[in-house]
Amino acid sequence: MSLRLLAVSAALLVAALASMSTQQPEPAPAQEIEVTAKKYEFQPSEIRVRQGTRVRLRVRALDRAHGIEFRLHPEGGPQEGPAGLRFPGEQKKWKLEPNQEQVIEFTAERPGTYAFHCAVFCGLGHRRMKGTLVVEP
Ligand SMILES: [Cu+2]
Repeated sequence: MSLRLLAVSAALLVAALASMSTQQPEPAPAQEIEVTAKKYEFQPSEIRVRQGTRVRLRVRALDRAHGIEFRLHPEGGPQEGPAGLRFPGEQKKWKLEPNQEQVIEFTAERPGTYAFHCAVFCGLGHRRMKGTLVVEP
């Protein structure tokens, strides 16, 4: 192999390695969704995300204290085994103080429809204050 060919090959190799290192997948930015809570509804009451998405909910109670609690397994399937929503630190329930934004992060691991509901008693309609999180494949 000539010295010139060797030099060209080496240059190509360096270029290839450089382009590989710049193609490292960066962690996808979280998808931010604003959610409000008031007697007796969450808005939006249906949240749709894609499977694999890192989600950051910014949740704010507008009128009084509420709460939000997520089911970790989708409706219509077994309610045990690996969770379909992965919350860091295993927390799945938050109190929502009035007009204080609560940031809730999770990864939507598995497709399905996940129920969430108000977790702080807030009045006569409390039990119907709920919503769904749909993880699309
Ligand atoms: Cu409530």
